[in-house]
Amino acid sequence: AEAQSTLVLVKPDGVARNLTGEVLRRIERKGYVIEDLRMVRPTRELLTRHYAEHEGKPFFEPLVEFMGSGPVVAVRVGGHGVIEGFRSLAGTTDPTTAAPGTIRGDLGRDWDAGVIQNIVHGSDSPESAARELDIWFN
Ligand code: YYY
Ligand code: MG
Repeated sequence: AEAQSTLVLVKPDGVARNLTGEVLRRIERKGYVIEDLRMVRPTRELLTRHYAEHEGKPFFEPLVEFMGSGPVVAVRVGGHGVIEGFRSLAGTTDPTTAAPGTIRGDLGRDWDAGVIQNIVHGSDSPESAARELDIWFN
């Protein structure tokens, strides 16, 4: 697979639960490289750009509210095939059913009747990665 970079976010629930190191440890243990990293309290404008594909969906408002509720750790992660590879490390969206062995499956659970709190974000395609890295690192 080709060399790529992806955007990983440790979401406010992951930061608040002191899971940043655990997430980074899993990324590094896999052999991926931390190329850049910053902690940010994202604005509503940034989050609206980041989650543009979900605007108008029922979970959009609670999602933006949750993502703006505390600091987020944004990471540029590099490696061959890392976009798909990190999605595989993260597991499926719902932590209740995400496979054990994955970040969401091992560390996540349902906490709330509304938004899904699932610890991490990972870009889902090369186009998304380029767009999202530009939003969070430029
Ligand atoms: O890429 P991924 O994070 O796995 O899921 P998306 O379908 O892109 O949704 C983004 C984000 O929105 C998800 O991580 C949790 C939240 N969400 C939700 O709260 N409720 C849903 N029904 C779907 C997604
Ligand atoms: Mg997504």
